[in-house]
Amino acid sequence: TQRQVHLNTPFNDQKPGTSGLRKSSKQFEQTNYLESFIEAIFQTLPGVEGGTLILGGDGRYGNHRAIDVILRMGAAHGLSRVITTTNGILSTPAASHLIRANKAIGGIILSASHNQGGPDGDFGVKVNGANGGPAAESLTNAIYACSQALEKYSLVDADVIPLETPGHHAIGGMTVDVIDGVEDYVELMQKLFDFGRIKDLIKTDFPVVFDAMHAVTGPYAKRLLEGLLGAPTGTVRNGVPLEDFGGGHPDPNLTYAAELADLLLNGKAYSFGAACDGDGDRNMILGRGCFVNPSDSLAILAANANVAPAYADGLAGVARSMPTSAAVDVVAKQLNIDCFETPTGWKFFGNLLDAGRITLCGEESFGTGSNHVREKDGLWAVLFWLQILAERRCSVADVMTQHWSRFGRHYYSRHDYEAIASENAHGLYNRLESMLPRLIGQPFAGRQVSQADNFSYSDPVDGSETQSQGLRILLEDGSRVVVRLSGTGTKGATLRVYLECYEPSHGNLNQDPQHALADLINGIDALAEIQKRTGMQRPTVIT
Ligand code: VG1
Ligand code: CO
Repeated sequence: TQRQVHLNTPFNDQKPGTSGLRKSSKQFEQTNYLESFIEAIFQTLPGVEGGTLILGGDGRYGNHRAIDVILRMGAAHGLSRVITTTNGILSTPAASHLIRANKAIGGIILSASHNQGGPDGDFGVKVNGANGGPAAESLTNAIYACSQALEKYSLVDADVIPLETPGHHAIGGMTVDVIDGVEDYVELMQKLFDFGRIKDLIKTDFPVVFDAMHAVTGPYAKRLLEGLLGAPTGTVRNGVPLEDFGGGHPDPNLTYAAELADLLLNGKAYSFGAACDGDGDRNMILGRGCFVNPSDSLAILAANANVAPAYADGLAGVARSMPTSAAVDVVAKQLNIDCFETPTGWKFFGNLLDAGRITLCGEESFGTGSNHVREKDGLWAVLFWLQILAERRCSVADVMTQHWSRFGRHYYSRHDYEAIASENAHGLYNRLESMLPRLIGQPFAGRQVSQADNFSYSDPVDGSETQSQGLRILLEDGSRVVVRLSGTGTKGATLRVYLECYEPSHGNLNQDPQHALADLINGIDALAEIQKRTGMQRPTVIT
């Protein structure tokens, strides 16, 4: 039976950020809170009546309840079919693939990505469109507007659909297919890469280790690495998805994947290590004694793309988010292909991918991907790296050094100041923004400022404009500092400071990035009064 529930007052805080609506689990547990946002999605997303929807999540606390609510609301809104997965486990890139493969109207992915999970952690709802990618700003703005004016939502009463095993069910006239969420994705990977060659590499003296961080990639990585690629059992660590990610922070970087980092940076047992985040779209790549900066990773994938069967014919173009280093720009120039600079967030790559203007794209925040789906893809990047190593038969460190000695090195680092009081963060940001026009032509960190602005983007495909995407201070020698406020945090504000300088191929390529960037780090602290205004002596996370 279908019924409607009236809301006393609409929620006014359901504005999606960089990647979906992210709030604490507690906020999502408020009466009608989740339902309100889902209603706004179903009223706004095109094609709901009679359409197919993909549904799943990273397995965090709240996943099962949300799937039940969305199924019953989807039936009330006339969806003809929902495809969900066993135990609701579905990585973000796998969801993107299922949307495309099933010609669905879109998908709902339940994840707060790398944010902590559990009753005291965060929950999130991401909406993807028919192309498999994150909803464009126009759609998320419309969803937000709808949520603010909502008076009621509709759902049907129905028994909970069992998700333990694959099966075929129905709620009223709506079909619910529970499928294995790993299979289709694994098949896609087999089409993109030469598994035989990677298998040969792993068979030789090239031990690999993968940390799933108790999040969604465990089952995927086990099937790929320990199954098809023949790596020994135990290669995948923390491979069972847990509702609270074992209490950890499923963010693949040197701070939160410290155990893995230690294995590779200080131990000798492994030649290659990797980790993914909560929902499987981010990746960190490590070699013996070496960490691959994500901006470099994108450049290296672009420069070596032809070793993978899927990209053997070359790349249409590449793109990176604005704060990502220009390492890939240099490769694009050499390959004589286009290189686009987009705002932060994967949704901005969608049009370029759909229009066939780019093949690879990435972000400094451990995100890399290609036109195979419309999300960044952690395990795809891991397989791509293994493909390159299988072809080149050298260490990760050698791949890096050879890359730099050919293209030069972009020293790069991001400093995050997390959970700052919101007024302090905005005060700092607004003050810096107001200073920018006067900086041009002035000295900064021993160089001269050539450009200083708030980044805006004009989409080359549909002409849409996006303003205020981060403060840039560009210096005459190509180095720069970017300052942004995060759009994914749930506690206070997070300030991100991105630092970059370029060393040509004949220069000093073996410095510690923090050292190479020291004058920029000091320069931006003095200018923006970071320590003083945040009250923090050092960043919370340095990558
Ligand atoms: C962060 C990253 C951004 C990424 C976004 C979503 O956003 O900086 O590059 O696209 O997270 O990634 P922000 O606004 O906090 O800087 V995920 O893996 O959290 O979906
Ligand atoms: Co993620």
